[in-house]
Amino acid sequence: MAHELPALPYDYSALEPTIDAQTMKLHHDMHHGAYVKNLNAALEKHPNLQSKSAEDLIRDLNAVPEDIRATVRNNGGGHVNHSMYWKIMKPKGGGDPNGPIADVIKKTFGNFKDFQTKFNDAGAKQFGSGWVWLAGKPSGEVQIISTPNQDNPISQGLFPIFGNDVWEHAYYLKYNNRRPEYLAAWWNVINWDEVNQRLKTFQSHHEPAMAGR
Ligand code: MN3
Repeated sequence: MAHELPALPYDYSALEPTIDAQTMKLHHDMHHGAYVKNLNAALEKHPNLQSKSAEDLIRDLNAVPEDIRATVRNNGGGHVNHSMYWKIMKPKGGGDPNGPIADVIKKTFGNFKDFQTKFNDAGAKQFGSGWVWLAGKPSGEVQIISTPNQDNPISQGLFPIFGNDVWEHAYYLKYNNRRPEYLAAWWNVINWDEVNQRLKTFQSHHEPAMAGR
């Protein structure tokens, strides 16, 4: 079964003024669309892999035949990353984190402001294209990491609780070269409910480390 471009869960203009409609349209239809198309084209050479989820493909890249490994890494990663990105944003999002993610942030980083500063800093310092993440570790703890290109924390054995896209295509039309401005504004559209859902999935696989909570 071929991979499909998921519909955007809101209008192109829904995240304005934080992210402009033209950026959303190009980013979703053209960029994410191309990752899906390229992934499907690569898998045509290895039909036995077509039933695997994109997550499973990038979780164990060594199991992917060498002739399509780089393509799957970039485009499978791009598909997984963007499928998350649209869902962890919403119109009228933002505000202080609530629920379990608020507890995790407080426990790990002290307070939300310090966490934001560290996250934004890691995103600003990612050289070239890439992503900044809050990732879950096998120990059950969390950490901020950045990854180049379309690499996803899954490929390092980490769980992507949420991430922000720092490719220029995510912000250049509105913010030009001012990536830190985009990173700072992005918190206005974060969907904490979806982040909490993802955190729940991570925590359900790491019960022992959460026992103290
Ligand atoms: Mn992107």
